[in-house]
Amino acid sequence: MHYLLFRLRAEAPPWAASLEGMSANIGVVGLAVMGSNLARNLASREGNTVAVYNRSREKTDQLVADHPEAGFVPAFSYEEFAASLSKPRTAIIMVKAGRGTDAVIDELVKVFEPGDIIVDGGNAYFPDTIRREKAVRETGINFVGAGISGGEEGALLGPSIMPGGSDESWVTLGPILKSIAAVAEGEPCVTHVGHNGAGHFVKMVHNGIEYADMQLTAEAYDLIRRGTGKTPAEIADIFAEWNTGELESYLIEITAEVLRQVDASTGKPLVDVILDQAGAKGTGAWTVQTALSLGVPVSGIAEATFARSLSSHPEQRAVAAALPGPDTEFAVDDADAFIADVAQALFASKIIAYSQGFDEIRAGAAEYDWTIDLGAVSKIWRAGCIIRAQFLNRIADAYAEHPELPVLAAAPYFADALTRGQAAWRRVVVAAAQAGIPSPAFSSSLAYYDGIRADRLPAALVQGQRDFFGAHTYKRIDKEGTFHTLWSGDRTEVEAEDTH
Ligand code: NBP
Repeated sequence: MHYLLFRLRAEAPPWAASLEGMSANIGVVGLAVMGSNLARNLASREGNTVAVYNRSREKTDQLVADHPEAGFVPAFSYEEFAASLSKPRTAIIMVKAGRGTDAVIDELVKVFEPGDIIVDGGNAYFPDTIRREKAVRETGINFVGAGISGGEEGALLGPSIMPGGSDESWVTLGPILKSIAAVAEGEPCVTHVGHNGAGHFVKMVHNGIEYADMQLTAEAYDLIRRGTGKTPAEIADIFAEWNTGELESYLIEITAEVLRQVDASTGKPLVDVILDQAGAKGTGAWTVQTALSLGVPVSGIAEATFARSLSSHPEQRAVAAALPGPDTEFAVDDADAFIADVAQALFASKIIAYSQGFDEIRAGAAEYDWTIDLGAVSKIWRAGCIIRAQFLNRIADAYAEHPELPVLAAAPYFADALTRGQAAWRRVVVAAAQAGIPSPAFSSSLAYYDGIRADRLPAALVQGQRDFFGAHTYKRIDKEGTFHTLWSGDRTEVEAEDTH
């Protein structure tokens, strides 16, 4: 990607004359599913006039013809697009993330001026956003990476929006984004997350948490089905009931819908005819890779991502199917008690997944020098995105009470839920292990819980091993300093340089 440095033009360029009087306050570049819906959302809000541009002309013509009520200002070149926008020009890019985004930015910086705002609303990887923001800033143009959640419907009716970028751009952009965002309890689901890549970082972690939440829900279904023999339709009723309590969330709601669905061609539950190989578009993997670099244990998200990978290797699964499982059939004595336990295990594991996700955002903010209000982030996820849930209010409460909270799971509301649920959680993980039912997200969340709350961890032994084979040194609990044992000598301890 190369960006041209542009100077303020002394005179209006020739193509501006033809568009005189067609002033739009916001533009959208890229009119596929997401862009066209976002453009319609923008146009439906009072005070907005929306300029639209797409690389290939057909999509622009189609959108304008299908939606005369929107009063779109169509443009068929970047020059026309720029001329149709009032200043500071503000454009949201909604194209395929990656090279497409770079290509559009290259064109926009040629026709925009210092002070204008380019917003990338696609699913960009946050290091790309950091790079783009730095390069575009050189031109005097503002660049905002904005995570936009909620898919096609969210784009049209109200997404959760996670914008990064400069404070200057937020002044213009804030009111526009507030006008189109989803609304939760009277508050728009958008906040200025932080500078440069902060918005796309938070969107990435949102998606990671979504992976964990979906996997946990799937494990709960699997355990209930295999433990109690209930049908998908019966389990749909259980999920619908859960959706009236502390587990209330969009994901629980749609899980009931999916489980209730009957396949028209076979008459079987749809879930039984769907191939059991889960796909992924990569944001879960980004979340885990980033967490590894930051040294943050997001085990729930990682296990959810790996569970999708495991499911998608039929050749390995076919061979491994010959490996033995437990001798006994899995059947629970008291179905109602088991289902109640699974609900508790699900809630406890979910608390851990969210706690880990917020931990990653906190660590990312420290690493990249962003000031991120974690409570505000939890609030903008209450509507317009896949992980929307009442539960997010409790997270906002926890951060309102203690903004520097080191472990979300230890906040009073969550600690109380974990205290109430831990016995059931353990019973479920034990039952799953004994029955040979994979529950990677449930069990890894419990392992994290036991690890983070432990007085003493076997990490001490790991340090001893590291010192033995690599002279990596260790610290002691009873005195300051760094030490090494002369393992291949007389095994006395010496003070050493810190090489941790
Ligand atoms: P796509 O991701 O399918 O991209 C198609 C659009 O990109 C078309 O408008 C296409 O123009 C344009 N485009 C491409 Br491809 N290369 C281009 C280039 N070099 N220059 C200019 N335009 C180019 O569209 P989408 O499914 O609407 O998604 C848009 C963005 O939103 C993506 O970043 C996606 O990841 C994100 N998204 C988010 C969610 C969510 O829930 N948040 C859901 C779906 C998508 P053409 O018509 O001329 O080919």
